Amino acid sequence: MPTPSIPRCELHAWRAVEAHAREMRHVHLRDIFRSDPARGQRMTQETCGLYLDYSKNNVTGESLSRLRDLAEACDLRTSIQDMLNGRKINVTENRAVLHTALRNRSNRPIIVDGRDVMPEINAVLEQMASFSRQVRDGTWKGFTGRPIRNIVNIGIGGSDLGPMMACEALKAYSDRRLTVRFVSNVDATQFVEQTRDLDPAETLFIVASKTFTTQETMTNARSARAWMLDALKDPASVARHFVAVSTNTAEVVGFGIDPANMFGFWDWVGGRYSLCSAIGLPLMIAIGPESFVQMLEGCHAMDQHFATAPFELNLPVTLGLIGVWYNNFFDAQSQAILPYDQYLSRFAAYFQQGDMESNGKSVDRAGRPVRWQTGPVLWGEPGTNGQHAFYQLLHQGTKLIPCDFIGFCRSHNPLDSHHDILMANFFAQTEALAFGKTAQAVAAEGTDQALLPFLVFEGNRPTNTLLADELTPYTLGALIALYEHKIFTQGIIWDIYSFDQWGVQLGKVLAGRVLQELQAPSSPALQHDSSTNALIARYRARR
Ligand code: G6Q
Repeated sequence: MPTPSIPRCELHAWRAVEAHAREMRHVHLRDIFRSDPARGQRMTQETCGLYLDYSKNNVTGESLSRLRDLAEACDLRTSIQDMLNGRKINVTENRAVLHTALRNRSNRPIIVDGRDVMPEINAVLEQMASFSRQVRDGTWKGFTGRPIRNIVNIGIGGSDLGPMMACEALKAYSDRRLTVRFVSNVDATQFVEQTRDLDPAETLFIVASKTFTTQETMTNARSARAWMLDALKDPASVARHFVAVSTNTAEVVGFGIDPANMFGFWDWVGGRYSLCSAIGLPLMIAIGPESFVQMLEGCHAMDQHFATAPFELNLPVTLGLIGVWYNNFFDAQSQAILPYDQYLSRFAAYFQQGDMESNGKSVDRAGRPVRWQTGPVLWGEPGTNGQHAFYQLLHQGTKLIPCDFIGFCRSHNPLDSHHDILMANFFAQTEALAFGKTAQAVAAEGTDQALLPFLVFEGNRPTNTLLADELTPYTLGALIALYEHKIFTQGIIWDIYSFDQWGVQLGKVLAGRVLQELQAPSSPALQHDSSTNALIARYRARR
C-alpha cells in the first residue's frame, strides 16, 4: 500500500470547495441564469462528437475552478498518465488497468512487465475479425453444415452487460439476419426462454468468462452443452457450436472447447471495462469488424482527450467534478442517467455496474475508513418512459438527484414527428427541472388557491445535457470512454481503488457454502443466524 496521504477532507483544496459550496447551496438556478445570462452558451464543451452543456448546474466559474484545484491537489494529472502507461494502479490485485490499450488506435507501445501489449491486442482483434466475418458470411458452418443464425452469449456482470448494452445501442448497424441473445442469470428461466425458439443446428454459444470458473456462467454453459448434445447427438458438435472468451486456457480446454476457438484477453482488463476486448465478440459479429473498429476509434479519441485536454476543457473531468460537487458537498445520494434514445435502453444499467462496482468503496488507498462520501447510487431509464414513472420525484420530491440527459439530433428511425416530440420532451424536462414553476406563475393561470402548493415546482434541480448528432459506433465509443473516465476521475478524488471488487468475490464464496447445505441428502446442521437457518430449512422442506 502507498504511504498514507493527507485524508482528502483535510486538504486545503477540499475545504475551499466545502466553504464555497456552503454559499452556493442557497443560490437558485433561476438567479444564477439571471445574473449570468450567457452561461448557456459559455458553459459548454465539445469533443469527439459530443456536446456537453453543463450550465444548468448550481455552479459558477469559481466553483469549477475550486473543484479543479481539488483535482490538482489529488494529483489527477499524474494518475491519468499512470493508468495510460500501464502502471499497476490496481494495487490490491497487483494489476495494471489498460482498457485504454484495447482501443489504442495509434498503436504506440504500451509496456507491462517489460513487454509491449499491443501486438497481442492486435492479434486478438484480427482473430475476432476473421471469425466474425466467417459467421456473418455463412462460411462458419454448424455441425450439420448449416450456417449460424443465432448467437447466444453466456456470461455475467462484466462479461455480459457491455456487449448486451452495445448490441442494443448499435442495433441499427447490425446484420438483421442474425439473432443475438444474452444469458446471464443462473435462474434457468433465462436460458430456457432465450433458447426455446432456436434451432441448435444454427446456434453458436459464446461462453464469456474471464476466469471461466464463475458459477452462473459455467452452470449455463453446461446446460447449453447438454441442450446442444441432446439435439445433435455427437460430442464433436461442441467444437462447431461453442467458442470461449477467457483468460483461462486450462479451464476452457477442460470444458471441451477447442483452444483454437478461444479468444483471449488479459488480467489487466477489468470485467466491467472489457467491452473493447474479446468480450465484445458478440457485438463484432452483430455489427461487423468495421463498425466495431469505429467504436474503438470513438473510445480512443475520448481517451486522448482525457489524457491531453486541460482540465477546464476536459469532458470526463468536468462531469466527474460536477458529480463530486453534488455527492460530497450537496448530500446527493444518487445520480441518474437518462438517455432519450431507445437504443440506449441498457446504457444506465451498464454504467450502474461500471460506477457502483468501481466506486462503491469505503476505505481509502491506504486502507483507512473514508470520512467522506464515495460513489453514488447510479440508475436510470430511457426517456420519455421515465417521465411517466419516476420523474415526479425528480421534480417535486425531497431528494436532490442530479441527472445526465443524453440525446441525439438525428434519429435512425425518422418516422413522422416522433423525433421532434421526443426531443421536445428532452429539452423541456431540463428546463423545468432547473427553473420550475413559481407560485406567481401558477396563480397567474387562475388556479384555485387551495391547489396552489401542489402545483408549484421549486426547480433548482441540476442537469447535464449531452447532445450528439447521431448514435453511431464512434459516438457510442466516445460516450463509453467519457463515463469510464468520469468514474476514474471521481475515484482519484475520493482516494479509493476503483478497479478491484472484493464485494463481488464475497458473494461468490458465500453462495458455495449454502449450496452444499441445500443439496445435502439429509437435513444438515445449519450454523448461520436464526433467520438464515429458518429460511434454508423452509426451502428444503417445501421445494
Ligand atoms: C466486473 C466484475 C464482475 C465480473 C463477473 C464475471 O468488473 O469483476 O462483474 O465481470 O463476476 O466474471 P467472469 O468474467 O470471470 O466470469
